[in-house]
Amino acid sequence: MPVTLDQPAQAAIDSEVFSMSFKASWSSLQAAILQGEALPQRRAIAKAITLLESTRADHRLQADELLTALLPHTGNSFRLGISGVPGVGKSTFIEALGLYLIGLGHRVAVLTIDPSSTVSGGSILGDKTRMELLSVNEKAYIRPSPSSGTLGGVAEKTREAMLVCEAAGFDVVMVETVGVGQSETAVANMTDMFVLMQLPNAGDDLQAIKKGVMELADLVVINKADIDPDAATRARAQITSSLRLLGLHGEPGHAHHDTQIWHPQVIQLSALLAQGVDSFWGKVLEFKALQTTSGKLAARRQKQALAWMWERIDAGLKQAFAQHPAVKNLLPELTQAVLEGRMAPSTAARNMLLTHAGQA
Ligand SMILES: Nc1nc2c(ncn2[C@@H]2O[C@H](COP(=O)(O)OP(=O)(O)OP(=O)(O)O)[C@@H](O)[C@H]2O)c(=O)[nH]1
Ligand SMILES: [Mg+2]
Repeated sequence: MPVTLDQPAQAAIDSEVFSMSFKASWSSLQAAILQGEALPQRRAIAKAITLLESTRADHRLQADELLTALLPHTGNSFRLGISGVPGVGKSTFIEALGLYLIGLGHRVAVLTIDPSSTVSGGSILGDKTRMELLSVNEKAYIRPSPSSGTLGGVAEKTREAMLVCEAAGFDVVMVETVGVGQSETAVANMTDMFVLMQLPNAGDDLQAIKKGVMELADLVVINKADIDPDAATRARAQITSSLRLLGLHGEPGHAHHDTQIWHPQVIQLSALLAQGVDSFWGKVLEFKALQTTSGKLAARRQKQALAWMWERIDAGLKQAFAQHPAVKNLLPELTQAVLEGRMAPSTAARNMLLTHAGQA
């Protein structure tokens, strides 16, 4: 029987989580995540993620305890980041790929990072993240973006949610994000492979492709090839040559192509017709094999883990700084002094840092 868990049901579970004592339940939560039957496991994952997203200090302590307990069971998935402008077809593609992978015996988790929700509380991805067939498949778990917090905070929650899904045995985790703001970087920094989706006409206007984002891409996918196959082929050629100009690309057979390392490639497909999904997965496996053999996959994860730690230290320090009573007192006066040019910004900063350290 398929397990249906739409957003209202999810919300009901979330509110239930807040009415219960985490203290009494976190170890049973852990057991349900690690060994639970499909439905209890799903509920346990939802509860765990809600616990992780809670901003209450006591919840955070329990969330850390839960994460520590789950950690030995994490890391066994392939983490795939999918980015692209609104409407490029990310969700349609994730649905097609997810169903294909379930057919191969995988279990698929889908998480989203929606930068708009952190600003407005609203959501670009919103209801459209609902993937009709995937969301009712018991081999899939779909979780929308946390709807509040800074991008850094949302990224942290998503990373943690990814660990919970891995502990629950999902062996492919996809993170979808729209190509606005810094969210692509956040997603590239938490995944093993970063995929950039493009429309067939994007090749005509390379301005539309941000150079920085192109440099993050391990694979570029031209979607909607069904609408105009010739345009898709042209876009593929154009993006391939621009990758080469950026020094990122060695087309197989090209003089600078080294078969021992991965060079970003461009493929075309139709997410709507689920055409090309199998060759996409072939590329992913090729990438994974090369990165594993060379040790780059493990190195990328280690680098990401340390970067995550430092990012959180930075954020924690900044927050503690802003909440420090003496700093709060001093801030308006020094801000004004800097605005009026009476004090150098570096002097103001130094004064406040000394105040924070209790040395002023
Ligand atoms: N013809 C065609 N239409 C497609 C294809 N892939 C997606 N679409 C359509 O494009 C529209 C947007 O698709 P989504 O999958 O919602 O796009 P998205 O990138 O997830 O959009 P956001 O979540 O809003 O950023 C939908 O109407 C899809 O049916 C494709 O390969 N071919
Ligand atoms: Mg979408």
